[in-house]
Amino acid sequence: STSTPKKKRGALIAIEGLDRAGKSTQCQLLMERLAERNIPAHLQKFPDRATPIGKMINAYLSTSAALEDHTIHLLFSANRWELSAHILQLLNDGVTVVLDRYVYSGIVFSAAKGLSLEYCRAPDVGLPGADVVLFLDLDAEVAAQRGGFGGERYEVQEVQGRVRGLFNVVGEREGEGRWRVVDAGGSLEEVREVVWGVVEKVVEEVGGKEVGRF
Ligand code: T5A
Ligand code: NA
Repeated sequence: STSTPKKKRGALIAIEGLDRAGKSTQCQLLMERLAERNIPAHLQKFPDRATPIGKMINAYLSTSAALEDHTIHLLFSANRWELSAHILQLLNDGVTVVLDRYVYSGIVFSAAKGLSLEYCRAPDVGLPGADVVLFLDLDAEVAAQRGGFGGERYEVQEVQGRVRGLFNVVGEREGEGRWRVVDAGGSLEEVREVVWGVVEKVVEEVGGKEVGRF
């Protein structure tokens, strides 16, 4: 209703990949780089284990709670929906949002248990759409050799192998414009520079475009 000029919106950047591919490490490095460039940014990790739904998810992942496959699938999606209004608000306020996992993890980890891809993507339809997805690709055996692997429910090599194949299927559907495969087997710095090369352009280009929908 006022005549304030329309602010450039923030970009929605999703970092995806196998367990231990370096997603959280790269999200942190990306946040530092965005800060250096004075680009306002917010980091949102999924699952967000702090909400009431997130606490149920955490209990499931740490294998202390058993949940039926559809039930946990819907909880992961609900966890994204409960934060979606906040994410949209940030984007429209000009804040770039970096997502440490998003709908793509939601789809492939449940599909790896035998649920159909169509079923798995349905509850996420309508969520804010990522402008770009950086898929950190890593050989499952290399991932298994990295620190801390093996503690949680899906951290089993056989599951990770299926997950990697499914990520590729889901990525093809997204198309090369949005889905960028990044070799996560390089050094922290090498991966960081590839990620930045992609993100820098996307942050520039989203400009006047509306936030998309998944
Ligand atoms: N899930 C998630 C679903 O089933 N449905 C959903 O909808 C969602 C959102 C938990 C699980 O939930 C599932 C998927 C998961 O199985 P999480 O909380 O994201 O998901 O898992 P975390 O345990 O927090 O994170 P990851 O295991 O996925 O690890 P990251 O973030 O990929 O890796 P990171 O950065 O912690 O690094 C791992 C180790 O590798 C080293 C790091 O120092 C660290 O020790 N490392 C490197 N070493 C060598 N070279 C590099 N380039 C390195 N980069 C990192
Ligand atoms: Na992580």
